[in-house]
Amino acid sequence: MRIAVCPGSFDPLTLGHVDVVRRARTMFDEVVVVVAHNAAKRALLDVDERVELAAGALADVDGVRVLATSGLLADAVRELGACAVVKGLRGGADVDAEVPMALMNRHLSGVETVFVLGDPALSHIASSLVKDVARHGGPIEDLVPAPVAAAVRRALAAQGQ
Ligand code: COD
Repeated sequence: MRIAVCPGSFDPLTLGHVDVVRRARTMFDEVVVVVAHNAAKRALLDVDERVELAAGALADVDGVRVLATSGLLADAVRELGACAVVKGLRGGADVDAEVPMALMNRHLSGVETVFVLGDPALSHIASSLVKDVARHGGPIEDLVPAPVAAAVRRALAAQGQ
């Protein structure tokens, strides 16, 4: 059984993330979506909600499960017995950000990272931009699954934004 881990902050999960997970599933028997902590980012949604939203958005994809880790991705990869990490690429900026992480994860766990080119029609979608558009009253319903859009709006309202 070949297991791959698809990690991210998923704050929030976007249609771009969903596309990458679906593509990863065509290459591996099981894909475990791991909601992890990015020390460079302050999250809008709490981890449990991100897990729940991702599980809901991917419920129709057989062989995908979602969990969270507060630790090193490399440890989660080892514990899950995964043979690869799968990351999505939108362009050169993603390559610059992802290559050091892939090399560090390989150093820590011996596991390779497989890069998947996402759907170009979704390459403008980034979680940070989704939040920015929502904060400024713009539409996000065609960027994220509907329950995610609702959760983002709820979280922003709770913060008075
Ligand atoms: N199309 C294609 N791919 C996309 C799209 C899109 N529209 N949007 C995002 N992606 C890809 C990104 O390129 C990325 O590969 C992945 O989806 C996840 O994106 P984000 O933004 O949700 O997640 P990140 O980049 O913040 O995730 C970083 C991690 C949380 C994975 C990282 O910080 C981590 O591993 N943290 C755990 C602690 C750890 O192990 N640290 C050491 C890391 S070497």
